[in-house]
Amino acid sequence: MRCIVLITLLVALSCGAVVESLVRHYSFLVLLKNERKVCGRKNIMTVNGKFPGPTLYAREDDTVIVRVTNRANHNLTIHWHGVRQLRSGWADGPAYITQCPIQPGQNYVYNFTLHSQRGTLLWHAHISWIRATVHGAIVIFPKLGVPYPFPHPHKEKIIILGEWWKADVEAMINNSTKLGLPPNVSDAHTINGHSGPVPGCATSGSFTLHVESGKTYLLRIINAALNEDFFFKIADHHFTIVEVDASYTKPFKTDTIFISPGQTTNALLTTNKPIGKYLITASPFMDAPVPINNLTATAFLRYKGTPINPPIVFTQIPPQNSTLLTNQFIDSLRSLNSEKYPAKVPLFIDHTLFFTVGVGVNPCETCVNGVRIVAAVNNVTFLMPKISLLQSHYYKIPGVFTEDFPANPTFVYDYTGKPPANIQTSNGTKVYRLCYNSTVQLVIQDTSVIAPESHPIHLHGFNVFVVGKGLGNFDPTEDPKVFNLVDPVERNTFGVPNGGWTAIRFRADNPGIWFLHCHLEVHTTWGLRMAFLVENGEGPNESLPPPPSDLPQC
Ligand SMILES: *[C@@H]1O[C@H](CO)[C@@H](O)[C@H](O)[C@H]1NC(C)=O
Ligand SMILES: *[C@@H]1O[C@H](CO)[C@@H](O)[C@H](O)[C@H]1NC(C)=O
Ligand SMILES: *[C@@H]1O[C@H](CO)[C@@H](O)[C@H](O)[C@H]1NC(C)=O
Ligand SMILES: *[C@@H]1O[C@H](CO)[C@@H](O)[C@H](O)[C@H]1NC(C)=O
Ligand SMILES: *[C@@H]1O[C@H](CO)[C@@H](O)[C@H](O)[C@H]1NC(C)=O
Ligand SMILES: *[C@@H]1O[C@H](CO)[C@@H](O)[C@H](O)[C@H]1NC(C)=O
Ligand SMILES: *[C@@H]1O[C@H](CO)[C@@H](O)[C@H](O)[C@H]1NC(C)=O
Ligand SMILES: *[C@@H]1O[C@H](CO)[C@@H](O)[C@H](O)[C@H]1NC(C)=O
Ligand SMILES: *[C@@H]1O[C@H](CO)[C@@H](O)[C@H](O)[C@H]1NC(C)=O
Ligand SMILES: *[C@@H]1O[C@H](CO)[C@@H](O)[C@H](O)[C@H]1NC(C)=O
Ligand SMILES: *[C@@H]1O[C@H](CO)[C@@H](O)[C@H](O)[C@H]1NC(C)=O
Ligand SMILES: [Cu+2]
Repeated sequence: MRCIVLITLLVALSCGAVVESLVRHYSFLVLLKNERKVCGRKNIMTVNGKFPGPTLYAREDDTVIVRVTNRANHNLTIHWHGVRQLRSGWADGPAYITQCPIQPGQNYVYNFTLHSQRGTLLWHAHISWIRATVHGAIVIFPKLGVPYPFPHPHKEKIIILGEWWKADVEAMINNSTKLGLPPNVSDAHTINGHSGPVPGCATSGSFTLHVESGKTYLLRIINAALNEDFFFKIADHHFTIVEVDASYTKPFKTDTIFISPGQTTNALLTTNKPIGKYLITASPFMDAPVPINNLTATAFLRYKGTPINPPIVFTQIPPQNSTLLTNQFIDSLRSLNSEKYPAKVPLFIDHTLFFTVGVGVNPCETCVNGVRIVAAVNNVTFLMPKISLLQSHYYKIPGVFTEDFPANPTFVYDYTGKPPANIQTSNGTKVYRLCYNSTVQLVIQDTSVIAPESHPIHLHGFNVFVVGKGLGNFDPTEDPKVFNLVDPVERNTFGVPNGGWTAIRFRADNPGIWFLHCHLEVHTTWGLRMAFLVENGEGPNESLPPPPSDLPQC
């Protein structure tokens, strides 16, 4: 039997049986806050006045109810990044995809249940660039009494990596869009809201991770940055990776964690080094000729008993362009694939899809150079609709989207060779329709238009198995022969390598409209995004329920 406990009321109702799952209530008040941890800008948008925002704690099978009240001056939505949202698409959150924005002064209650997931995820605003300051951790514990499939840690610590602009981020991205110019890169990187020293910037210092000697800690690491992949290191210490994107992995040891925007990594840290103060670094990765903020965020690991003003143990920051290190990390990731946590990789495929991703340049009369940089999937720059796709799908409102998103590029060329002379893109609000419970293999191919570049691609509503990746153009006859269909890593945000491709598989068992996009906010803004429409199956258990009564209207 199910017993419902409202933790906000601190009522522990005993049903006379084991408490199976809870309903956990949270209240998110979105407001402007004077925040001085990092330099420049004073008023930032926050949740409950916190930066980073509050952590959502829950257990597998719990229902989470978050009442979001918008007391800020901007339209807003919140996305529960990586939460499967099985038949709860109305709670997913991407603006104009599954809902209209919560306008200033309005509220919306997000209501979802955590099915078959445990580990770390994140929540963040999903409209414009507001997630720069509106984000936080989601911690999903295993069901009551179920242990972790790794040694139980002494303590758990959340580490959120972020990105900070001195200027108002919304004003900056408005300007950039109007002028057709790339947005300014950020001014600092942050670890739990603190940047460490930044040239020309008076900051409030560094985050310190306090530990005791001879213990094992579980670090829940989240990349909440908008546009930056990070290398994460702690001087002289190793990590054992045990989970990514709320899916357990085969444990492996590394001294450098590679993490892209939207990804999460759980790592065990054993404090077996001499008592002291050790540097922690989050340094950016970029292997393409693309401007980034090249500053390293710093923090400290401090053992209990460390004397005042100790010498700091430093670490070597990986070269910014070290593709080799990113591959070493990514290639070590494997699903745990145990009896209890099997990797259910689809072996028979119903939909075989091939999408190119990259940038392009379109004419723009009002832009400074007469052109605008755009980005596209299969040469379609996705245009945001004025009414959410899920509402228009559910209520059958015509004229909002079309269903002609191409399964393959319409023009075949050497994607990673010399770019075509014409680098313009087409545009539209196009979705790709999938039958309920059908299986999908999707290969995403980077292109060399302007310059090849890596992309962290995020799929809403599903976990995907990353069955293969390679350099150059995907070969549909040879490459699938070496796909890993046994224990590929299972995640919601996966990298497509610079000048290469990545193959994923998933089962379309979740009816609704599901966004697929680059998690580099700059690329999403330029149009590197599309959506899947997954049909209902049979009966209410396989169908999208009606929307909640408080769903915001456009
Ligand atoms: C959450 O959704 C469930 C159905 O999925 C419903 O029974 C429940 O009343 C909802 N709770 C709130 C607070 O909206
Ligand atoms: C950005 O542009 C939007 C729409 O053009 C406008 O509503 C908003 O106020 C602008 N924001 C800032 C900070 O300039
Ligand atoms: C946006 O553009 C205006 C006018 O060009 C300028 O005054 C302002 O400083 C710019 N803001 C940012 C954040 O770039
Ligand atoms: C970038 O920053 C500079 C100065 O900090 C500002 O003048 C410019 O308007 C900004 N560009 C955009 C696109 O916001
Ligand atoms: C970092 O970027 C700045 C400004 O773009 C540049 O002047 C500097 O040389 C770069 N530093 C490194 C170490 O690449
Ligand atoms: C990385 O950058 C360094 C310094 O800028 C350069 O010497 C080196 O060739 C680059 N390595 C790769 C693999 O591109
Ligand atoms: C993309 O679409 C544009 C506009 O229709 C077209 O001119 C261009 O040739 C297409 N490019 C590719 C690579 O398909
Ligand atoms: C979409 O494509 C049309 C036709 O090429 C073009 O006129 C229009 O400017 C494009 N819209 C955007 C927002 O890129
Ligand atoms: C989905 O398909 C698989 C494989 O054919 C089947 O085992 C499973 O029961 C189906 N699930 C639903 C909900 O129909
Ligand atoms: C729907 O799911 C519930 C709970 O999993 C189950 O009890 C019920 O029999 C299912 N109904 C149908 C029509 O399959
Ligand atoms: C806020 O959202 C509403 C509903 O979609 C829209 O009409 C309005 O223009 C948006 N406001 C701004 C400032 O973008
Ligand atoms: Cu991208």
